[in-house]
Amino acid sequence: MKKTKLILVGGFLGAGKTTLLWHAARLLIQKGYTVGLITNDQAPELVDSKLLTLNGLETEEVSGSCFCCNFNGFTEAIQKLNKKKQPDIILAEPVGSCTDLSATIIQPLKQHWNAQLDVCSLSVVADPFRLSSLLQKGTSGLHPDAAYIVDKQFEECDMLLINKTDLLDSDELSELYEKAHEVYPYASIRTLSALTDAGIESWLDEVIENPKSGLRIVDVDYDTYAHGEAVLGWLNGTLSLSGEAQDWNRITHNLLNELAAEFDKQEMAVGHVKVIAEEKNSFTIGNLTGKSDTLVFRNKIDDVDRIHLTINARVESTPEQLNQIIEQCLTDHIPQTCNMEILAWKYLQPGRPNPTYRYDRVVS
Ligand SMILES: Nc1nc2c(ncn2[C@@H]2O[C@H](COP(=O)(O)OP(=O)(O)OP(=O)(O)O)[C@@H](O)[C@H]2O)c(=O)[nH]1
Ligand SMILES: [Mg+2]
Repeated sequence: MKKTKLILVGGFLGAGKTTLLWHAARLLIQKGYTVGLITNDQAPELVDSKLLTLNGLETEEVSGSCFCCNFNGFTEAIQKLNKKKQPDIILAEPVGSCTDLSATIIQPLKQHWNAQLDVCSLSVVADPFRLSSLLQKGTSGLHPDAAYIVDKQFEECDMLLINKTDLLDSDELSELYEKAHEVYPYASIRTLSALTDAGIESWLDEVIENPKSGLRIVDVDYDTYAHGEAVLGWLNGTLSLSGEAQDWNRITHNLLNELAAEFDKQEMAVGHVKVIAEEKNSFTIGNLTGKSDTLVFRNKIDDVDRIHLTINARVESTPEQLNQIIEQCLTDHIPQTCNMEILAWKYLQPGRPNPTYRYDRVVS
């Protein structure tokens, strides 16, 4: 039986995992590979799944728990993709606040799924500004326990991908590369821009051919890890908005601009807030990955009478506080001439990670 290659791409919220997987999938398909994707979140209604599906990619979602705490859900998603498409390559994105993936996912896969899967090097995507702050012993604006998770992600990975290089000049980049190499000496470090495609092909060439994965298991203090996740409020919701002659692009962008301003005003650290407005095949998407100046919008939605608007927010706050801010923003900034119906709405605090497996040795 043909073995599927599995490429697991971790990294903190907003680092650029989905953007990388989307561009990587496109490149692989161009080269003739069959590709499947798996997304993951603590709750359903994922902007990432919608974005990948809207781009025509075969995507399965594991929601309600992270891959490590729902290992069987993850392997079921692999089986579903295999039944539908028998992909040559599966690209999988775990929840951005997850770490210890070597012990909880890579090793058990190597042990139990060796006949079906070639598990490729564990790649972790780094936002260069978060990485730079961590390397200078900062927390990049995050709670120290959330920054602990980011550090553990870098410490355990086989390949550290410094992303968003289009935002850096060459001196900044080489300084970051050198420092990262000093602090995380075991990782193979690559630089790329998921947005412009720079460096993606050579990363893929290396990761696909490299059968060595999960070469290290690092010490993770689960109390700190659990607290680092619990400081984030989590909200996923989908609304149906309708109305004639509405400027949905402006409404969506305005909503996210106002949310960004509110989080800044209340000095709440943002992991990631993403909003996608979609109807059939057209969409506009906005991403906030820190302060207001990180806000980016892409694409335009067509003029239509009804849209679906999905919001995913991970912000340092209680879930109730986060819910209140978002509800207030919707009330204040969705025009009264629109009809608004809530299709799904969930806010939560991630529970303590309790992995299905946790290996203390590297499976050869
Ligand atoms: N300038 C620039 N922006 C990027 C790059 N890669 C990703 N981004 C932007 O970073 C933001 C977050 O990207 P995502 O791909 O959604 O990040 P993620 O790691 O999947 O985030 P979560 O799913 O929340 O964990 C988006 O606004 C992207 O457009 C890049 O190479 N350069
Ligand atoms: Mg993502």
